[in-house]
Amino acid sequence: MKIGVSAFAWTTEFGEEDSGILANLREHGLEGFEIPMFDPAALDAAGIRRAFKASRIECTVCAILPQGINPISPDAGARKKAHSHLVQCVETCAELGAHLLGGPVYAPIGFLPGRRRTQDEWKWAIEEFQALGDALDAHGVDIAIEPVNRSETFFLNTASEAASFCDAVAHPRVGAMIDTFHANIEEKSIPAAVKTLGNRLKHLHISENDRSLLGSGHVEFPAILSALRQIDYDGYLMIEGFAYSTDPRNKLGALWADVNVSPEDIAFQGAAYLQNLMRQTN
Ligand code: LER
Ligand code: MN
Repeated sequence: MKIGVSAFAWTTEFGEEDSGILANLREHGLEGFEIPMFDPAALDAAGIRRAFKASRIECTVCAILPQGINPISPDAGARKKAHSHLVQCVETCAELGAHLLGGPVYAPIGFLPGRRRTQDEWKWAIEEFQALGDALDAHGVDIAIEPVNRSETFFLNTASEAASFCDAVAHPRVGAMIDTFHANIEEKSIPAAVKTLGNRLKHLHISENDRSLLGSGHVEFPAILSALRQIDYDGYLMIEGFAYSTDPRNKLGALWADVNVSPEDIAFQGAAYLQNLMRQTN
């Protein structure tokens, strides 16, 4: 297992000008850094790739679909547009040198029609991720579909739903991920959720129940780590915290405002906490 940290602790708009963040990661045992992807065309992929290479840090991507880009829209034209968008996300991952594309990529965050998921929506999403298979193979990118909590989506909330979804798509590059912040709300047991996903688990957002410092809240990280070891998980423990920031680009972070927690605290204290846990857990 490797440790990484998401750009969300600092900013929602990472660019080459933020490359100073990458320079200090390795000395704290962080090997990966995850960047957000809203509009792939807006990223300077070549510049970002240069910055990662210079710091010897691996890039992973968290895609958040913009409003209007919706693979489960009832409008076939909108679904087609979503397919082009997702193909572009995969291509941009390849340009960035990233091999892992995670996130709630089945619908925009906050798309909540006020009813349960329909069979048509389930079918459209399966078809979409099957249709992405060729692009994933061509670019050597794996996708990790992220269930999120009920305030952010009605479509996929639990590991068990994600496991059924992956099995229906049945493509080796299409798997799922767990975000312990969301799972803390939706799962009866996060270790059991890890075991439910087994080898479908391609990525992990490791996050305290309030998105703050790991170990400062009530998520049971020791038991989660044991479960990850039991399924031979060898992906990232990607720290996803949202620190308070006065930077207007940190729109999501504003939700998690806490003046006592800096991005560096989230990253470096989080990494130290996980390293210690990894030494203690077998
Ligand atoms: C993205 O990884 C995530 O967890 C979302 O809740 C962000 O809005
Ligand atoms: Mn997440």
